[in-house]
Amino acid sequence: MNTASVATLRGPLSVAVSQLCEHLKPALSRRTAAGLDEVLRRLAAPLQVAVAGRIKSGKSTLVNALIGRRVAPTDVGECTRLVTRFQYGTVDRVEVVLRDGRRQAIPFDATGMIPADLDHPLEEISHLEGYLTNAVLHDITVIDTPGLGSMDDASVARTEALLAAAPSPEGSELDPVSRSAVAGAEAVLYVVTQSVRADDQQVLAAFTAATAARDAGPVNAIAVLNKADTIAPESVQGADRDVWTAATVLGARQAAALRPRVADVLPMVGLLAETAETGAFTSADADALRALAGCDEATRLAMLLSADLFTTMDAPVPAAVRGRLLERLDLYGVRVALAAIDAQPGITAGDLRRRLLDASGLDALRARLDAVFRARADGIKAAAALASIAALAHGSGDPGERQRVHDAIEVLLQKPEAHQLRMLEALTLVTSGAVAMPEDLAAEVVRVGGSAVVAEQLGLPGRPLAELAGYALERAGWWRSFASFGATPAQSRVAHVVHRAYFLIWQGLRGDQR
Ligand SMILES: Nc1nc2c(ncn2[C@@H]2O[C@H](COP(=O)(O)OP(=O)(O)O)[C@@H](O)[C@H]2O)c(=O)[nH]1
Ligand SMILES: [Mg+2]
Repeated sequence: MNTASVATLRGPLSVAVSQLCEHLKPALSRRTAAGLDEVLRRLAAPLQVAVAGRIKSGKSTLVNALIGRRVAPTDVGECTRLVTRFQYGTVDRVEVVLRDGRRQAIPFDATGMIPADLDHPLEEISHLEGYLTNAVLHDITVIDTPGLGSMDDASVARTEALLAAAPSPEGSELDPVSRSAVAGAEAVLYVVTQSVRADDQQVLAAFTAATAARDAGPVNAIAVLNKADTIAPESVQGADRDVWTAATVLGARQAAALRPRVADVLPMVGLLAETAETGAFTSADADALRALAGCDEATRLAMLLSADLFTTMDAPVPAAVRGRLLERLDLYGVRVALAAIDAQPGITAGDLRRRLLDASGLDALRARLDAVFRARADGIKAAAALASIAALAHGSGDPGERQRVHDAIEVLLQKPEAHQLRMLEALTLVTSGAVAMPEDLAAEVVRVGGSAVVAEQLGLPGRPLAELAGYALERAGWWRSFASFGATPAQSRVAHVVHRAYFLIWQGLRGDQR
C-alpha cells in the first residue's frame, strides 16, 4: 500500500508528479525516499479537506451535513477537542490513534455517533480516524478540527500539531520532520460566524495553520458564514429585516476583508443542513410542526419570540417535543417550517425536509465544493505534493540532494502540461501577499487562475467566442509587456505565467472557433 498506483491518481498533474517521485527516488537518501513514498501515497488518496474555524462555530455540525450522517459529536465532550479524519471505508468503523502510533477500534455510540468521551486520556491520543461507507468520501477526506483560531493559544498549537501528525499511515516509519513536511490538509473549508470580526488577524492565521503552514488561497479555500439564522437582521443595514439578506450582506463584508484569500463567504445555517441531510428530521417532527402551525396567530407570534417562550408556553405539542424541534431546527428553522405549512397545508414530511434544506444554504456550498475542490483536485493535490517534495529535500540537510530535487521540479514546471501548476503557484504567491501586486492586477490573477471555465477566467460570461478570443489575446499581450517593462522581478515571474495562461486560453478558443 506504500506505492501509489497510477490508475488511482486524480489526473495528469498528479501523474506527472508521481513520475517525478519515482524518477528521483533511486538518487536520494533512504530517509528522503521514504518521504517520497508518503507523498505518493497521499497523491493517490482523496483530497484532504480540513474544516477549520473557531470553537463552536458549527464545524462538526457542518461535517455531519456534508457527510450526510450525524457522526461527529457536536457541542461538548472530549471528542470535540480532537482532530477526526473521516474517510471512505467499506465497513463503518472508528479508530483511536494514539501518540505512540497504536490504533484501537472503538464502537459508535447508541445513536451511531462517535462517542463524545473516550477511555484514553486526551494527551495520549493523536487523533481519531472514522471510516464510513458514505459516497461523498470517495472524493474527499473530511478533517474535523477543534478550535483553530480560538482565543486559547494552547488549543491552537495542539490542533496544528495534530493536523501535522494526522495523516501518518499505519506502520509508516517516517520521522516527525519528514512527516510534517508531507502532512497538512490540501484544502480548507473555513467556518466563520457573525461574532468573528472581519478584520481579525486570527482568522487569516488559521487558514495557514489548518493547512500546516502551506499557503491557502482561493484555489484551495472556501469560507462560509455559519449560523446565519442567529443574525439579527435589523442590526444590518440594507438587510430589509430579512435574515438571509443580512447574512449575505455580512458575508460580502467578510469576504472583502478576507480577499484575496477567499473569493467569497457563503451564508449557511449548518444546523438546518445537518437536520435535513442526516435523517434527523422525522415525520413525527413534521406532525408536531403542523400542530404548532394550527395555533392562533397570537400564540404563534409569542412562541417564536424566544427559545424560552417556545418551550415553556402553553401549546398543543408537549414541551419535550418542542425542545427537540428547537435543538434540531432552532427558532429560524421552526419559522421556515411554519411558513411552508401555511403556504401548503398538506405538505408532506419529505417536502418539508426539502424546504429546510433549501433554507440551509447547503446546495450552494456543495456546488462550490464541486467547482473549487473536486474539479481541481488534480491540480491542488499535485501542487501540495510538490510543496511536500521541496520541503523534504530542504529538510534533508544534503545540499546535493536538495539541488537534484530542485532541478527536477524546475524541469517539470517548464513542461507545457505543468502550466496549471505554475498558475496555482502564482496565484498562491499573489494571494498570500508573498508577491505584492496592485489590487486590480491581483484580482485579475485570481480570476484567471481561480476558475477552470474560460468565460469566467476572462470575466466575460455568456459572450461570443470571438470576443473571448480577442480579449484573451489582448490581455496576453498586456501581461507580456508588463513582465518585460513595468514589473519588479517577482511580479515579472507571476506576469509570465499569467501571460502564458491567456495565451493558452486564446489558443484553445481559436481551436474551438475553427
Ligand atoms: N442556531 C444555529 N446553531 C448551530 C448552527 N450550526 C451549529 N449550531 C450549534 O452550535 C453548537 C456548536 O456546534 P459544533 O458543530 O459543535 O461547533 P464546533 O465546535 O465548531 O465543531 C451546537 O449546539 C450546534 O447545534 C447553525 O447554523 N445555527
Ligand atoms: Mg467540533
